[in-house]
Amino acid sequence: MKIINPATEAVVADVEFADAAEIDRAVERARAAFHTWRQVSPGDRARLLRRFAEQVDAHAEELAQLEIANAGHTIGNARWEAGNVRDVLHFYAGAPERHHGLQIPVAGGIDVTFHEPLGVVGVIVPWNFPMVVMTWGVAPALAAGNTVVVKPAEWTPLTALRLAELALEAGLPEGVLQVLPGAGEVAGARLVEHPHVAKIVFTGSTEVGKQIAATCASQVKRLTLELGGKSANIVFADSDLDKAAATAPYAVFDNSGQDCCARSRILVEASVHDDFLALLSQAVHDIKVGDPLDESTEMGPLISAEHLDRVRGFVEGTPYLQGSCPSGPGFWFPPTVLTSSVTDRAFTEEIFGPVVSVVPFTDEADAVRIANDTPYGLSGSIWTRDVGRALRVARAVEAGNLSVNSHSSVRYWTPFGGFKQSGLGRELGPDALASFTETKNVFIATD
Ligand code: TXE
Repeated sequence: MKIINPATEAVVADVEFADAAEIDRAVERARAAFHTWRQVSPGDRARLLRRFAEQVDAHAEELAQLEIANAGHTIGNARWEAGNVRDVLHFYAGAPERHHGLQIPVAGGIDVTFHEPLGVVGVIVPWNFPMVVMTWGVAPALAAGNTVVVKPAEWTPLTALRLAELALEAGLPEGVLQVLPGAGEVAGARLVEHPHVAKIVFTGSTEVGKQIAATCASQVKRLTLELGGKSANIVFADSDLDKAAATAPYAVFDNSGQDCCARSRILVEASVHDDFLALLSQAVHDIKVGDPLDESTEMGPLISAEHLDRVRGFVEGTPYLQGSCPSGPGFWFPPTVLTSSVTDRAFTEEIFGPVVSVVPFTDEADAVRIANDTPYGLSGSIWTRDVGRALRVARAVEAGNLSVNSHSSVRYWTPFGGFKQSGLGRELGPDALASFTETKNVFIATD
């Protein structure tokens, strides 16, 4: 498969895709490796994960450049992502020595719990944040004593392949972490249905997530899902309007809108709607779209020609405002603002591109009603100076990651995941570890 740089359309690599038989062999290797990896002492497992993190740190610029060439990320974002991979590995390197069971008082004996690893974990990764999302699955899985087979997205296998090499160079035993590029319906599907894969971690579309959940259900296979989103950015009249408007483009156009947390629905209190739009227009106008390698660039291209067509299909008629972008080569789409109605496709469906819809609301209850009128529930922002209202609305919005007077969703030490059809389970933070282990209870009679 030819791997294309989305900013230039140049071929950057030619990568072999695994078929179902290769997935089977990888799972058997991972199964064999599990029997030794789970016996590695907690201290040694921690040391190996730290060495892996140090390898990533030593190759951070190389990884960032690979992500730029493969996924079109801006240089600022790609460097942050390489740092996030390092930090997530360091964070979970702390787990093997700290993820203890309990001793529970009972009559007639001693009762203890163990956190047992699951076995082989399959991690299926999307193209929007290839190395970061892969690591969010891999790091806690390995720390808990599992072995991992990763299936990167068709378009973006390069950083995943490099991370597997760095893991080996760090001293992780053969078979503990394997990366097999391949087609979703072939390699991905085989990983999901393989009877010796104990758990699937999937990040991608809600549609494929539902298919995977159905297959996993037939085997009662463990599953974590991170799916789509259509998150609300709620701006109240009493907020710092300048700041809310200046940061709103970043909240949706970052990574060219290809972000499951994108705040792609802006809900503005009617009394400040027009003022907000004027401020937002200026901010969108100023966004610099272009060469991802230029440090002043704020937005790069979309991932592919197919995805560009899909995004374009959401913008019917004349948008309220469109910024500028290069004409090509590369898969470019300008930052776009729509003043849609709450029933428009652009307002209800995940676009996964640099398109944002702005609608007015009348009061707090109306804002919460509009925000929750979606099958998704991943993230959201609330802009107000009223602390009571901020907390009321944060509790009422059905989403897993909310921020007040901020658009930040991701910190590796806090839980991340969705309500409703945005997902199942939580990644990052301490919560992720529990989802990579089974709790075993053992009672020892003493009487
Ligand atoms: O995702 P897919 P696509 C959303 C976003 C985007 C849309 C489509 O709206 O426009 O999904 O993107 C693998 N069994 N998100 O088509 O197909 C596939 O190879 C097992 C949101 O790229 O879900 C890839 O590795 N695996 C999102 C991964 O699943 C299968 C991130 C995701 O691909 C498979 C990406 C199958 N049957 C897209 N079919 C987010 N939550 O951030 C595909 N795959």
